Parts: sequence; C-alpha cells; structure tokens
Amino acid sequence: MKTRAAIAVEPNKPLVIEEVDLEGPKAGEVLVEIMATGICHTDAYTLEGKDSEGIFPSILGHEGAGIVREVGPGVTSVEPGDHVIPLYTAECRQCKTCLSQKSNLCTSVRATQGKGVMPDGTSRFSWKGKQLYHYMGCSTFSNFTVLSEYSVAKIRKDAPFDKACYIGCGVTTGVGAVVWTAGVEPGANVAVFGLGGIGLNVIQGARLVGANKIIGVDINPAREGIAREFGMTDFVNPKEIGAGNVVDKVVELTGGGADYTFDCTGNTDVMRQALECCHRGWGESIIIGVAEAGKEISTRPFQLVTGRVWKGTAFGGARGRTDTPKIVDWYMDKKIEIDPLITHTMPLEDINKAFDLMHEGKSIRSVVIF
Ligand code: NAD
Ligand code: AHE
Ligand code: ZN
Repeated sequence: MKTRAAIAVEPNKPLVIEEVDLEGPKAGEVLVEIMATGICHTDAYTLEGKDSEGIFPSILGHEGAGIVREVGPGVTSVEPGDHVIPLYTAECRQCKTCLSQKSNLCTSVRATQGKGVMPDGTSRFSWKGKQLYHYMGCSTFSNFTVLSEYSVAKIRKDAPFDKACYIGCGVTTGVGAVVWTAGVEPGANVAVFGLGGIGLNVIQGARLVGANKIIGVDINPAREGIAREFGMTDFVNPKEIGAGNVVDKVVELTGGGADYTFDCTGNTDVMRQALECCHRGWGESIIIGVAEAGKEISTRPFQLVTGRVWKGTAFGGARGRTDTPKIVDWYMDKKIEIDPLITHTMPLEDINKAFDLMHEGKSIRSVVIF
C-alpha cells in the first residue's frame, strides 16, 4: 500500500513528507493506522545523529496512537478495529525478562528493532524502490505502520487519540518513573531536573503519590508556571543561582538532600548534580534523560559508598501491554492530566515546526494529527 510519511533522509536535515510504500503485516505483525503522534526529544536526538542506533533513511516517531487495520497470521491479542498505542518497549510475556517480573525490558524484538527492521530482519517500508528503516519498532511518523504484535497495547476506545498518543512515551515514562521505577512514597522530597515533556510528567507523578516537596530545576524560566500547576512546590533556575550552586540549593531546600531525584535533560553534568543532591544514606537518583552517544556519567564512588543509589528507567518501568492501558484509565479518570501539556497540534506537513518549537523551548509537547 501507499502511505504518507515524514522521512528522516539523513541526520540534521528536515524530515521530508512523501508517499512511501508499505508492505502488509507478516506473521505475528499488525498494520496500524496512526491517528496521532507526539514528537519526543528522543526523536530529535536520533535526527541529530546522536543516537548510536540511529539509521537513515528511516521513519522516526515512537509516541503514537491508532487503529489496527489488518493482522498477520498467528496474531491473537488484537484484531482490526482495536485502538492501540505502539510500544517502543515491547512486552512478549514469554522472554526471560518478561517472565522474571523484574524488568520491563522485553528482549523479544529489541535486537532487530535496534537495527531498524522487523523481527524477520527485513523492512516493510520503501521509497522509490529503496528500503526505509523502521524506528524503535514504531515509526509513528507514518500514517500507516507495521509493528510486532508484542509492540502494541490495546486501549479503550473512548480515549482521544491526540491525547492518548502522549501516553506512548512521555506520560508513561514520567509518571511511571515515580510510581514503578522509584516507588516514591507519600511525604518524600523529590527534585526533578528538566521540566519538559517528560519532567512535567514526573512532577505530576510526584503529586499523584503524595510527595512533600517537589522541586523543579530548569534553565528555562517559562517552565515555572506550568510546573507549579502540575504540583511543583519550589523552582530552581541554574542560570539564576549558578549551576555550581544547584546541589547546595536542593540540599538546603530538603533539609539534607532529596529522597528521590530525576534527570529529564539528557545532560550528563546535570545527571551528576541530580545524584549528588540526593540525601546521604538513602537518596535515589533516576536517570531518564538520554545522553548522546559517547557521553558518560561520573561521580566520586564515595557518593555511593555513603548510601546514594544511581539507577535509570526505560518507559518508566512500565510493562507495555499490561501497564499502558492503566495510564490511559488514569487519564480518563482524571487522576493525571495531559491536555495542558500538549501545547501545539499540527498536520504531518508541519512536523518540522514541532522540532523547531522544541529546540526553542516554546513547546512542551507537539502532536501531529493525521
Ligand atoms: P524536552 O526538550 O521537552 O525537555 C527537556 C527540558 O530540560 C527542557 O525544559 C530544558 O529547558 C531542560 N534543560 C535542558 N538543559 C538543562 C540544564 N542544563 N539544566 C536544567 N534543565 C535543562 O525533552 P523531553 O521530551 O522531556 O525529554 C527529556 C529527555 O528524556 C531526553 O533526553 C529524552 O531523550 C529522554 N527520554 C527518555 C525516556 C526513557 O524512557 N528513558 C523516555 C522519553 C524521553
Ligand atoms: N537507541 C538509543 C537508546 C536510547 C534510550 O535510552 N532510549 C530509551 C527510550 S527514549 C524514548 O523517548 C529506552 O527506553 N531505552 C531502552 C531500550 O531498550 O533502548 C541509544 O542510545 O542507543
Ligand atoms: Zn520518547
């Protein structure tokens, strides 16, 4: 079939909107009509050539929502007409990781996904006779896309696509990092570094679990207002107090250090600050941000010897097919908010504007509606 898509032809070049060719779903695969997709900073990170798994030409996008239109042989968990959220962290429920109940990092399709192809090693997309690579197993910047059955979560039909798509990454990652990865308890003091499409969901996750102080740190003063609406109690701008004073400021605000901190910037220097402002003895720092290829984190071992814990999270620790529908319910039941975070919507033809708005700090989340 033919479908409209935004193609990432090469790094650091605008996406091009073209009609591409898409093969139907093979065994264990599903064809999904994408109705809406968010643009996440990770898409930008890959487009900028910072992703060690970045392959071009490809169709990016991993934060979508849509409708199953066709299923390949052997598919049993969804059928045409089902509403789904594509999953860049699949859930097969058969691999060692899924069976361990210790991690959401299902391995069933991850190796081929990282090579931009389907589980059989081939691509379903092509353009002018040339192969196009898939992205994060989703490629939601295409009106129609093919995914593994394990990479779609069936959701309720009354959830609006232009909001539910955000649950495909940012909302679940941010709220999940608080609830599932960190397990923040009521009354805990939390610090969130980076108040963008992910960080603001960490803020609302902290509010949801009854955190005490919810400190937000961002170099963009325009983020303070919305962050306070979402539950932030204290705002720290490194540009105002000096980046070198951020750790001391958070330690002061929390009476000795935060119980939990979250990096939502992808900046390795910020990741270090987030760790070092954790409380001696028990503070935990969760890395959400994705650092560009080659970047590494560092700190004195003494920071860990004295009880601080450094860990990370993928998709907020959520099991894709099991937990994503719960987040949709939390939104529909108004336990969490999404609408104010989606600051821009646009047609596919304007998708490059979404990247500009993100880099200019003028958007929180942009959504393309097909
Ligand atoms: P975003 O651009 O919407 O937000 C980033 C925020 O960080 C902005 O508000 C920016 O002003 C702020 N910031 C930048 N540098 C800063 C600094 N030095 N100090 C304080 N604040 C700073 O991006 P996003 O979509 O929220 O994504 C955030 C990060 O999370 C990215 O690295 C993205 O790749 C990553 N991510 C990871 C996962 C995961 O599963 N681990 C999921 C989604 C996104
Ligand atoms: N291909 C990248 C991986 C970067 C990364 O860490 N990705 C996050 C999701 S970001 C979504 O916006 C993740 O969950 N990774 C787990 C996984 O299985 O990749 C690189 O750096 O190589
Ligand atoms: Zn993302």
